[in-house]
Amino acid sequence: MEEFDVPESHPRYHSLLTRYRVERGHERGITSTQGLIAQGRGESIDYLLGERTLPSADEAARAAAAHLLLADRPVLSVNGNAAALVPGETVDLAAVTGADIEVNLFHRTDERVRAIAEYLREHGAKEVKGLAADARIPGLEHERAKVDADGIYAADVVVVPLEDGDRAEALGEMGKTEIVIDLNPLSRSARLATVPVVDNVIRAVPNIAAHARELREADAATLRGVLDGFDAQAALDAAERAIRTGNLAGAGE
Ligand code: PTJ
Repeated sequence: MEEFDVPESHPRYHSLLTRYRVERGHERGITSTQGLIAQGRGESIDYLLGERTLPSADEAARAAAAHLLLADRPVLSVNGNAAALVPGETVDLAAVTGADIEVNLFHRTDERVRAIAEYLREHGAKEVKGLAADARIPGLEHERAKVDADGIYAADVVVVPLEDGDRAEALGEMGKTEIVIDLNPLSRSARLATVPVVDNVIRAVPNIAAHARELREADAATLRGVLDGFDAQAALDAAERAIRTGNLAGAGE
């Protein structure tokens, strides 16, 4: 972020950079006002996690990468917070895993969908789905039900950062594998996920991409081995333990 001029040596550098990105996203009509509140909640949890990736979250990121590489039709769902925080990182993850990118919003307006799609294109995205919105997720009344028929609707694996529980449940009922990125291990979406990545999206997305780069030459049996070794409930428990006890050293072991 060019205009962000806090030195990297500042003890709160990453937190300030995150706030800067969300603020800028809000100014550009990308992040909703509700998104600022969501960010505040996430920040407080991240503070308790020591603002670092737990070993259990790193394992989840590796499982997420394996799922994406094994998928036939992977899609990265992007909302106003993810777009503001990790635009280039999302484009990179899509490139390394062959996933599509689709804008899907809780507080949906066509204007916001267009602003987010444009922002992602500025960061290198070639195609951004979500504008057609020619299909609906069954059983959902709100705006998040609107998806592209050849995008999330047809996907087998979906990455959903900062998700709300209702859509997580509805996507699960459609038989999709869900990778949820959420700092709150108690959130309904994290608990419903096939792979809950309890980490800040700002660290999680590049971390999943790094694992995907390392795994992309691996054969299907190796990738399935990564999935077999991952225990979603254990990852949630490790994160909750780290938050409640403040004992980060033991988290994920
Ligand atoms: O852009 P829209 O219209 O789709 O709206 C997006 C928000 C985030 C406003 C909407 O999905 C929402 O209201 O979400 P919730 O129900 O507040 O859930 C957000 C979850 O994300 C909470 O569990 C937060 O702890 C978590 N969270 C917040 N910031 C981060 C985060 N998780 C990972 N990284 C973050 N930076």
